Amino acid sequence: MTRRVLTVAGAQMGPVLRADSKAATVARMVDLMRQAAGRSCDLIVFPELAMTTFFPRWFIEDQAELDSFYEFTMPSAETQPLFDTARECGIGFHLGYAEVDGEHRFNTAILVDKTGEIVAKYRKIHLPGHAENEPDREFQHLEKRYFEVGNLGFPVWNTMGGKLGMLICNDRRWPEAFRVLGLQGVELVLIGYNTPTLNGHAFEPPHLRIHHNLLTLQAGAYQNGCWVVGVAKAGYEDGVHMMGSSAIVTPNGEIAALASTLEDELIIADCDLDAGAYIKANIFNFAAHRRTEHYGLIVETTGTVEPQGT
Ligand code: CDT
Repeated sequence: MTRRVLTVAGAQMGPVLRADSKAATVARMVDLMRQAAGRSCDLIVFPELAMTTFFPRWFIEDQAELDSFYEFTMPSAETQPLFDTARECGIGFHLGYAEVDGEHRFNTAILVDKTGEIVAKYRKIHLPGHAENEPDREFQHLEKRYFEVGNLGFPVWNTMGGKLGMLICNDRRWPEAFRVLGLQGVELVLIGYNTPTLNGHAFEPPHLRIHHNLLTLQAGAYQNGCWVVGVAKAGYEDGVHMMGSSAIVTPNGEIAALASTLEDELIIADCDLDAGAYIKANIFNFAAHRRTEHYGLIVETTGTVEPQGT
């Protein structure tokens, strides 16, 4: 049998500042893409909201400024170099960006294949934070203000020789998000994230924050027998320190590659898409072993969660 191996680069990005032009950031990303292609990668994965600072950390009243963080078309003049480089170098890419679709705004990720065609789109479903300005906070987390909950579900695409899915940042903390992909046989999950190193409203030491990040990536991978590529925006971004720890995780939940800086850095792994098949066929053989008929009962008997109906 031919081995189905995708060589994947996670392109961790150091800070992208409010003052940086999108053109300059895209040039940085093109450089990372050329480096990845030079190292024989099939696919490069960029972070959530890769081309701008993580703008939900501010309450922004000036609509023109707010709009400047979004993409109204994809590709656009500013993002076209990513598509051109993908086609020229024969490398696919995953890109997180703020999307405007008519009256609607989403926190979105797309997958572009080696010919430069958009083959998949996912819109973030678990939006953390709050919708109103909370001036007492050290920094805001206004994703609930700036984005709607994604309306495309959790699809899996047959593309690039495998079954690929996407989650965005906070989605990775929810096992059910991973499981919906797992139930569709996903083999590789791509995840961009922006996570502050410090919790803005409760004490949580940085080592625990990093632990939680890796814990969710590793558990999601093992429990669904799939590769997971988690890619951060890292370092001091406009005064807020962002966690790095970008990682590529095997279907056994082991870390195959881990970022060692808080800067632009490629982490690379050869992802054998069949490596999780024995997990899917055995310990997490859903058809043979899942007991969905009991899960509702567990929720009711704990008394901690109101039954939500069917
Ligand atoms: N971007 C994003 O979703 N960030 C959140 C920070 C929430 S603080 C726990 C995350 O889950 O990483």
